[in-house]
Amino acid sequence: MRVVHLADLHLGFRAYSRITSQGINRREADVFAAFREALEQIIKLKPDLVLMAGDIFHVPRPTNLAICQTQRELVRFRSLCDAEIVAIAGNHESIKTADNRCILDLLSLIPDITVVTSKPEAIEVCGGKAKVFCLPHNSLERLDQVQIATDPEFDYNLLMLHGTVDSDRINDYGGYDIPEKVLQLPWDYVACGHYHSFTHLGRNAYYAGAIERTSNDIWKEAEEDKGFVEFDLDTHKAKFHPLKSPRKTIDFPIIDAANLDAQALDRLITDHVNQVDITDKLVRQRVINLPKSIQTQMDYRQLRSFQSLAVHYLLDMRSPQIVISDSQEFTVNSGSISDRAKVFLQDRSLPAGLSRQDFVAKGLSYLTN
Ligand SMILES: [Mn+2]
Repeated sequence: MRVVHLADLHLGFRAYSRITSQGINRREADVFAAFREALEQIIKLKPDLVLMAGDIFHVPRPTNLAICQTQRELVRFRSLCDAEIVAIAGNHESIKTADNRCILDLLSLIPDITVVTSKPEAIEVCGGKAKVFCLPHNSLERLDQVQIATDPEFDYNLLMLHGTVDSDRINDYGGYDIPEKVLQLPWDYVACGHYHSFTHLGRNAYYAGAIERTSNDIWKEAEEDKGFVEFDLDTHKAKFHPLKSPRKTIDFPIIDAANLDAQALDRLITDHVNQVDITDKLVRQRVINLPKSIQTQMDYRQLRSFQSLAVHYLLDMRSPQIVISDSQEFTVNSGSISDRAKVFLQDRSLPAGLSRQDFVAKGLSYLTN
C-alpha cells in the first residue's frame, strides 16, 4: 500500500505587488501552480491514500478565489484518481471561536475526502485496512488528555499531525510541540506538517515540507526543493518528489559596505546580478554596514531596473549599528516577548528610506502601551 504525503500548501498565500495578466497576485498564482503540479504527479503515481498534513489554506478565511480554485482542483483530481484523501487543519486555517467552522469542512463535501479540523480523531481508510490517527493543530493544546495508541486490528497504523517535532525546526509561529513519546509508538508512517522543509525525522516519520516558498524566511529555503513524499507501507521506502513550478529564489552573498563608496557598492551589487539571470525570480541582496550618506548616493535607477526584471528584488540595507542575524537562528521560545519582538523587527526587510531604529522603537511601543 502506497501513501502520498503533502503538507503546508498555503493556498491563497499572497506576497509582493506583482500580478498576473488575470489580475491575480503572482505568488498566489505560483502556489496554485505548485498545487496543480503536485496533483498531476499524484494522479500518475496512483497511490492508495493521500495525506494532507495541515496548512492547506494560508488563512482561516481565504478569499473566494482561493476557495473556488481549491475546490475546482480537488474535484478534478477526484475524477482522475481514486485515492482517498485525509486532511487535517494546521495553525494557519484553524478557527478558535465556537461560532465558526473551519474552511476545510467545505472540502469534505467532495467524495472520499475526510477532514479533521479540531479534535483528535482516528479515521479508517482503504476498506478498513488502515487507520490514520489525526492530530490537527487545535487538538494539540491538550494533548496530555488524549489517548493515543496504535490499533492492532488494522494492517497499517498511521499518524498525521501539524506541529513542531523538534524545537530546532521552527519557521512559523504558533505551533505546538509534539512529545517524543507520541512519535515512538509503532506507527507504519508519521506524516508531519508545520515545518516547511522536507525532513526525515527518523524511523518512518517525515515532514513533507511546503510545496512553495511560503515561510516567514523564504531565503533560507532558496536552495532546497519543494515537493511531497511517497511512502510504501510494505517496504518502508520513502521517495521525495520535487516540483518544477516553485519560483526560483536567489539569496546573494552579503555585501559589507564598510569602506566602500557608492560607486563601488553599486558595482558589487551589479556584479552579483550579472552572474545569474534574475528574470522572473525572487532575489535578495543584503548590504551591511551601510552609512546613510552612502545609501543616498546609490544608483537607484539601476536598482529599479533589477526590480522590474525580477518578480521580487529585495535590497536589504542595514546601517552600521544594526547587527544582522539570520532570522531563523534566534530562539523563538526564549526571552521576553519584547526581546523576541525586537529580534524579529530588527530582521524585517524595510523599504529604502525608513529608519530601522524608528521602526523597531515604534513596534516595541505597541507592546508596552
Ligand atoms: Mn505552514
